[in-house]
Amino acid sequence: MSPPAAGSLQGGRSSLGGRQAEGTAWGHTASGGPAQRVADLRREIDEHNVRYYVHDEPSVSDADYDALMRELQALEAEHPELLTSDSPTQRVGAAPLVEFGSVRHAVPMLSLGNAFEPGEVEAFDRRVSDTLRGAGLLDSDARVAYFCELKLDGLAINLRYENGELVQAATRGDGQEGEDVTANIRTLRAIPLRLRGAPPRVLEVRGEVLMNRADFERLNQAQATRGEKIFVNPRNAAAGSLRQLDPRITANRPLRFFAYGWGEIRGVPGDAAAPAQAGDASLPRDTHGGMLQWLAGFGVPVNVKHNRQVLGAAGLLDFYAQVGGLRPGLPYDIDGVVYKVDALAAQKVLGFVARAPRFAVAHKFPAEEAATQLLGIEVQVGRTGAITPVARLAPVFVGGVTVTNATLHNEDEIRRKDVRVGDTVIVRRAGDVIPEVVGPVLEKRVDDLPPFAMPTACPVCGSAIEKLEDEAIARCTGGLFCAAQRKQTLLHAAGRKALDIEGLGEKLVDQLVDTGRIKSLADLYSLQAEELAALDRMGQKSAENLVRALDQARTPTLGRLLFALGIRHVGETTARDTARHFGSLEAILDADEEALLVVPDVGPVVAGSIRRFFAEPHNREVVAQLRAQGVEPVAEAEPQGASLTGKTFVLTGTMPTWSRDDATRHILAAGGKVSGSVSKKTAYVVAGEEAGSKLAKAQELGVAILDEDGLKALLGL
Ligand code: JCF
Repeated sequence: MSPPAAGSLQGGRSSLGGRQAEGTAWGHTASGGPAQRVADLRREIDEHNVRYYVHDEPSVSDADYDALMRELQALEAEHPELLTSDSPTQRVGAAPLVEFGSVRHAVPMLSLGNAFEPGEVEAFDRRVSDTLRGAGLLDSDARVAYFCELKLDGLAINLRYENGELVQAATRGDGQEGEDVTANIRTLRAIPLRLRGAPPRVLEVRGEVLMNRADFERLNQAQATRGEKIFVNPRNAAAGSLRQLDPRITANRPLRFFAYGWGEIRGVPGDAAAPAQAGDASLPRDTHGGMLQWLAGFGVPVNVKHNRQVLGAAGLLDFYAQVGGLRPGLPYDIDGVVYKVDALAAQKVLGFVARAPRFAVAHKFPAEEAATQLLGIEVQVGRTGAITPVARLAPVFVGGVTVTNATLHNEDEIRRKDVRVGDTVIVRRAGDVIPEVVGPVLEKRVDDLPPFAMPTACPVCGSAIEKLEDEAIARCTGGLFCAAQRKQTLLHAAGRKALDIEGLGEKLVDQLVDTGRIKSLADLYSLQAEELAALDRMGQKSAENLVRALDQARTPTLGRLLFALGIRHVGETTARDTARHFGSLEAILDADEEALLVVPDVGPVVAGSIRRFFAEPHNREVVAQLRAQGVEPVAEAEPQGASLTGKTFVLTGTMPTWSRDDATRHILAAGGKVSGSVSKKTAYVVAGEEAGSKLAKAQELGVAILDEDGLKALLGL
């Protein structure tokens, strides 16, 4: 999702439209006048901001939001006497700073102790429980109630409101003193310039400023287009954006904010005189969760969707595991979760050690990013000749494993990121995704490293490397003459989704191709146990197993065989659909483009690719050899029809290979229905990357959740 100004049309009815329809749109009515209209507009704009940033439910299109802003600007220009500093038009107005002033925090900004292992969390709970029992605040057999939240990977900020108005914003700094970033913070629409309701005389709100991953990617793309600085991660981008001396730059950066706590509070309504601090009886609520709800009531964004109250160490570890599962689908980075004793009276008893509270702990996920040395850049040749630069790294522990290689994607990426051999680089490994080099740490570059130059000849076969104008990928032009492409073709054919030849791994393929024993897919079927057993790392037993696996692979389904051939643009699904349509390899071999285009989902690109593949005498020869080796494909099974009759699906997030249209088409074809919202009647939610509120809703309602593979399995694909 993007903020209202970022260019995408959000759903929801425009209240501006509504007003115009009533015929009182411009507010110059007997009861109103410009002052009334200005007040209405401000209220309405603030309301849209709250809906968007606090409730995550956009209620107006960008265009309508902009129209409201323009109307307000015009009225304020016409009636300068109506202008106030908390007007939404005044978010950007301050002149660029020369430097940031410093701010002494009225109440120190704490950090958090860390835990990495379940044992450390259990020890934390034990210490807390013992102390609270000793103080008579916990029954002997009771468990401590904890408030749990996501640990957002952003920057901590203190917002100071006096009489409801934002008067100062400061970074955490060293916890005692931070930088005055008021002018920049005022540009964040997530942060109210004026609190709603009846806030106390002084209210300091503390929370994290962050950037969503999608916004970060978009920002980096725009930066690259303008030839400006690329940020290594969303946190870095958020920090860089807040530390701009020119607030007009910050204003154009998509920053968000969630509150996690408070600082000084004075003059709570109903207790006007007393200063209030954490644990004081004069605070308006007696739990941490209650306090955050109270803050949310003033229009401050609180991450309510993911906050939970749990009991005891088991509850904490359960929350940790749940969030670990949600993490890849969250729109922003988190580096762990935070547990706080919920009862404020108990927090006060527990107190502090050094600069961290004893009543809270951050339970960290394994870091997804780490810095290491870039030792070299080599290029790998893929099945289709695609050349991928690979970073050789000094070993580094990241994402729970030790990484020594990481992808650099392609030449343009290396240039864009300006990564050079010898640099200290940031390496990222998120979940099971292939590790990648995010970018160099420029401050650590020792002078004069030469930029990377792509080789012009294939390092494996010496053929020319070619890069087409409109393609990002450079390719070796050697085709199957290139040993690297041959090896990759064989490994692809042996893969689980193709011929599924267990035991035919990289080491073996290397030997078979390097010795010239195997030149094509068909040669594989001539392998004998004795010769295999004589190879490196092979015993009699594994040789026999492989020969048995090869034998089984003589009768693959036609779709698997077609997929195994490695025709460009022909994935698993296309291969299967084509196989079902034609029924035999002969028919496919002889099909012209027109005939191929009849297959569902086969367009001109795929049809052309299949046609060209089988027009190549060499490829027809391979097919003939396969037949000579006794390979006999069997007919593709028909899909089990109508198995999903009456079942309603909801799709959310981005799937790895299917678009939503793909998934919808398959579900409908199998008799299912697709709906836009999750309810108890939903049979399945299919959740991809960045799945948001619909996934959460499904979990809440206990609706079954599938990923793309799960959906395919359900469809019998
Ligand atoms: O989300 C965070 N990064 C976060 C940081 C959340 C919290 O509840 C925090 C924090 C830093 C200090 N609480 C404290 C006391």
